[in-house]
Amino acid sequence: MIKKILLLLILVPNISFAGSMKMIGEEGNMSEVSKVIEVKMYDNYYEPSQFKIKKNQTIKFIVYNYGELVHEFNIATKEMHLKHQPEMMKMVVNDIIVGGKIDKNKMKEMSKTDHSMSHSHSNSVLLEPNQSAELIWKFNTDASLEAACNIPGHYESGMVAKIFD
Ligand SMILES: [Cu+2]
Repeated sequence: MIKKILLLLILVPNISFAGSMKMIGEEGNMSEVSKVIEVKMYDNYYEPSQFKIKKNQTIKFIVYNYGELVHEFNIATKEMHLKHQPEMMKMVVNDIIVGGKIDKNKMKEMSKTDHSMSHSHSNSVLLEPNQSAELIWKFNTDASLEAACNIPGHYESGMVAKIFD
């Protein structure tokens, strides 16, 4: 009985996470990429500031951080971004993100007890200045999505780009 409860406790957060992820599409395959979009991140905005993407398209994003601060490129619904922002606040409060630096060791250490701190989701990249990363995403969804940075204050100051068909 105790075993069963433990199993449920472990599984439930994962199920809800997978559920919400499917709603926004899924990690794409290189072989299905139909368009490559370069995204430049500055303090605190994206270039381009919106993305025209058709349903079922698989896009490869190449994301560069040209700012002086850490920034995130995260594909999700507005509701998911709002839910994600307290997690990012936690990373700042715990000195995992300080200005232009990500303390990867501290992030690893904290994610052992708090999964929300791991930030290794396939729908987002988190970059220090002068770093770049690729993200391949399949937009097989009707959900209304936006790319956003959830580091405290950035979303509010305009670091959000609409994704529309
Ligand atoms: Cu940002």
